[in-house]
Amino acid sequence: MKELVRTFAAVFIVAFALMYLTAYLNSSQGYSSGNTLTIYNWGDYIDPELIARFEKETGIKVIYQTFDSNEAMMTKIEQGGTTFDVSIPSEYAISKMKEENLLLPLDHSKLPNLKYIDPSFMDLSFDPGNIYSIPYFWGTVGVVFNPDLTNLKFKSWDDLWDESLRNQIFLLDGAREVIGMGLNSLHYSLNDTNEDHLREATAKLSKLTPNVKAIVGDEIKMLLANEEAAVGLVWSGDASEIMSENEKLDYVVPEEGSNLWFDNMVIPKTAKNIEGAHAFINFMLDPEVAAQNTEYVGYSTPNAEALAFLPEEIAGDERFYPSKELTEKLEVYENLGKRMLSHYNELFLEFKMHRK
Ligand code: SPD
Repeated sequence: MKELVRTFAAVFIVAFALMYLTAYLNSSQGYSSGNTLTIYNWGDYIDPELIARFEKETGIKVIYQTFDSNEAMMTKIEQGGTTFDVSIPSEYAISKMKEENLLLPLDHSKLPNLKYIDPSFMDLSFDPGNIYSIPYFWGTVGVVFNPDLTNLKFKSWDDLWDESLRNQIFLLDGAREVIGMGLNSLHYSLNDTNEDHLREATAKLSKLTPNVKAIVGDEIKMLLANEEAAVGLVWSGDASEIMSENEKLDYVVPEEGSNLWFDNMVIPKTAKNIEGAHAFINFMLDPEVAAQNTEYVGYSTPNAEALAFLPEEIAGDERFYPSKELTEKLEVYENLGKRMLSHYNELFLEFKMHRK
């Protein structure tokens, strides 16, 4: 019996020592054991290797969930019941989330790598002083096209309505992008709230339906790279990814104007691991990490130091790192307010239903 008690005591002491050692090692890095971080990001928007590296370096276990539109992401965070520690909305969504008190102010002293961000991506109107958000990726909206399947050059949005493109267009599944493209094609602002202009744009969009093969999510990249259609309305980073799969394709931003967008990292009010959220944001700002992420995802980095790690064919490609002259002609989505944003969503839904 004594023997049994002795063995049990020895096992207990060893187990306790191991637990203590693990806790000590974790706490020496500033994290408690069992630490998790819930990240809510766009699909296909991070190199998974970087998540594994962050977990290894910090001892934090990442729970990763994705969304496919700002609207879906905002609805989920607004509804509550989630514990997202980091999310990556676009500018107009950040402005709306700030207004609705859904974001936590950031502690810049915990983000020493913030110094690597190009100052032209800081202090933008949707978040003066970057109190709530830190640049992640940026880009434009434009047309990716396959010169083997169409002779059109897409200098104008109107080319999309060309009869030769019957059933030849994939559209990205975004209300602001599609309604905005309709408005831009009529030389209206993509932030227009005039009801007559919006009706004119949706009437014009309904005439595009014979050319639209499908409205799709991230699979748009695979479909276009596989030449399932001649043309796609896409975000620039997706175009870059498609073109790395199929070099025949090209990307252009039509002359009437288009969207310049910014996706920034934020800490939602739902956060449970604020310390870990800052650690993750700072990790993503590291120039080598940002460069690896840029190469993997295909989007344009706002990290000035990361550009030095990228090959010239990426960092010097004017289609994805457009000149200041071009970006100044583009428009950033504004927060049009809850009612108008819902109206854009309804108009987009009507357009989608009309197609079926
Ligand atoms: N597959 C990732 C897509 C992320 C694109 N964000 C662009 C938002 C523009 N408003």
